[in-house]
Amino acid sequence: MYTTVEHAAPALASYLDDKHHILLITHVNPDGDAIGSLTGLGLALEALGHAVTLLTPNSPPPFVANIPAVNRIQSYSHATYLPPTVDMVVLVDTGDVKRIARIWEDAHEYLLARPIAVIDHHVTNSGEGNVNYVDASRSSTCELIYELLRAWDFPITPDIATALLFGITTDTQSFRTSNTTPSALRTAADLLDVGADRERIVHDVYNNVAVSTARLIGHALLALRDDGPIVWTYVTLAMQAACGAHDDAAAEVTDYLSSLGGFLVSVLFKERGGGIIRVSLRSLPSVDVSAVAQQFGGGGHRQAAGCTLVTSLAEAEERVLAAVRAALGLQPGVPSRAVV
Ligand SMILES: [Mn+2]
Repeated sequence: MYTTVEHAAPALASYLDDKHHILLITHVNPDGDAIGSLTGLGLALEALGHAVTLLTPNSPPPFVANIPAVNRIQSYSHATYLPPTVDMVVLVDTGDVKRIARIWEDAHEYLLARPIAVIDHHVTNSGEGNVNYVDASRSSTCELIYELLRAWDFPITPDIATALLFGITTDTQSFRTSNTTPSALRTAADLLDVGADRERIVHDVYNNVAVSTARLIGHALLALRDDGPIVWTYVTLAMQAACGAHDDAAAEVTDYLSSLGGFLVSVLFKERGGGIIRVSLRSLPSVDVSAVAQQFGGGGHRQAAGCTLVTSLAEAEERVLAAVRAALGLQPGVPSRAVV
């Protein structure tokens, strides 16, 4: 596993050089960094003379709709034709192969028959590719891709710059999280220098909340509970249906929770179909919520992590809050439940 661009850039170049058709894939429920790195690297590889196919396990959320080349992305379905001509696979922003969800379940034989490169910044990434560039000290996969392109002396176009800046902006929650390093800020500055469309990014991230999402936030905030340093709430399928909210709208609730003052950890419990509860954890820098998520088979970053439990909402709440309390060194008392 390479953790520095000095070593990763030549290794990746030697893997990619003689490949004709490269399949780029990112994680399920892709975020800004996932889409920015998918299209940013995809456009660059195309400019370098490769054929590229861009694939996501499910549809990208609406707020990424203006990222350059997003219309080139194919959303996987069981009927999707995976091109036999693909001779290299690149996974971006994907902490482990299971995060590509149905693509892995359906097509792992297809994928394993080809060399796989992994480019990622998740601290929990164990390096499952044939060549892995994983640097958890970086803000985003987009930042890693910028470093890679620069090491290759690739001339970054304004479209690629916009895609990469989108990912850096969203993964740092607009330069607020602890991964807002000098390197992240320098990369952002360099991307502006080569023509990244900052105005469009700001518009798409901030002036783009749907009314249905606002209604969902309202429902979730009515159910909000807090106990000492922890604040949490939930989003049920019924709430989502009542508001007509997109599946990704719960992410806005997570962001809102983390903006509340006086708490170390915020947690959103999101009901999915089939008895599945998705848990999103956010924390201040002093608390590592990725360690909590890992206890439930999840992962992520120190201040932003997630896991999935197959159980009831009430049970998920009880188990995850107990783990959060333990991580905070609190007594294992049972706080008042949000779910009634
Ligand atoms: Mn990321």
